[in-house]
Amino acid sequence: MFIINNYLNYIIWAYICKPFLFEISMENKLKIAIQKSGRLSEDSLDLLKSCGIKINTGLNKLKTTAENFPLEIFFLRDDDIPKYVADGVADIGIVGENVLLENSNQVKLIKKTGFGKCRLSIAIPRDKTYKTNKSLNGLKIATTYPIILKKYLKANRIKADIHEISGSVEIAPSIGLADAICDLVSSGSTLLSNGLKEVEVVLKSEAVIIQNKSLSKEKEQLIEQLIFRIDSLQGAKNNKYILLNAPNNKLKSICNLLPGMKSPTILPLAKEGWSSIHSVIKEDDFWEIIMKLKNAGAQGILVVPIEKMII
Ligand code: PRT
Ligand code: ZN
Repeated sequence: MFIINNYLNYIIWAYICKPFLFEISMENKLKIAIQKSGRLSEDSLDLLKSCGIKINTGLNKLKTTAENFPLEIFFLRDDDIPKYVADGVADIGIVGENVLLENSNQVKLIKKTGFGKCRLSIAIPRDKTYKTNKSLNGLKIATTYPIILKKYLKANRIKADIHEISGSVEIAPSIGLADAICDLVSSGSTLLSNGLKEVEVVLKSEAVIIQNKSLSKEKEQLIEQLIFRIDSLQGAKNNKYILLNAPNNKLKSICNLLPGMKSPTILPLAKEGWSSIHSVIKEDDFWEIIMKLKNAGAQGILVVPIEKMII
């Protein structure tokens, strides 16, 4: 494993991917569809930019070309993206999993991005009693996600009416249009301000990368490169680089606490009998391990974010 931790983003990506880039002509560009304007737009562009791809975006642009990667970017409405990818207008796309599942298009899900997280939930007026999902029997549920909701109701043997509407779902119960709603929730404040409570989570969603099912070998290679870059960014985000000092007689017990690392780097300090240990720990295990390291005699612990991590 090696870790890249400096600012030479573009140069590093060009170096890592040099063997692929020489083989692929800039003429045979990969076409990606991302949301034009909405909750996923900024994060989708940022994801591409953090992969070292230079993109010039202008106001109201429908299409642009990357400067240093064979990539064309189409800016579209999120609901249209699965169909454009299925039809081959775009090769890949970034879209909420909720949109993907609601559109039964034939595309391949290739990567979860970690952004755009939300849940598709059923909510009812706060003053109504609710015990189990069987309490939904006989209710009229308003939603813009009839296909996902229908599957959920069928799987749970619930007999409820689905009332498909095109927007402002959260006001449906207060105007007498429905008894319950099934809509996207992130912070929960929209439900709260409309006097609703979340009672069932139908789907947990995040933005995903989808791919057309039949692409040329060259395009598959470009996708491989892009996913390689995304993986190394995600690996970096999920891990931290840790440096600490320890007396030599504590080295063994401290190294045992650093999971997943075959061999942490150990360097002698100028101070006699002391060493510096460098390693990588998972973000999720961070607090637990830090306390154990301290108790085992580690001192001067530094924890540094990792920019990219290639395993
Ligand atoms: O114009 P276009 O069709 O492209 O955009 P859009 O208006 O249909 O979609 P947009 O930008 O609102 O959402 C794009 C995607 O973001 C969705 O498909 C989800 O995958 C994801 N996402 C994440 C969300 C939310 N969080 C979210 N909170 N999409 C919508 N919401 C809405 C929800 O519908 C409700 O009205 O936000 C409100 C609830 O938010 P909270 O924080 O109050 O709970
Ligand atoms: Zn939309």
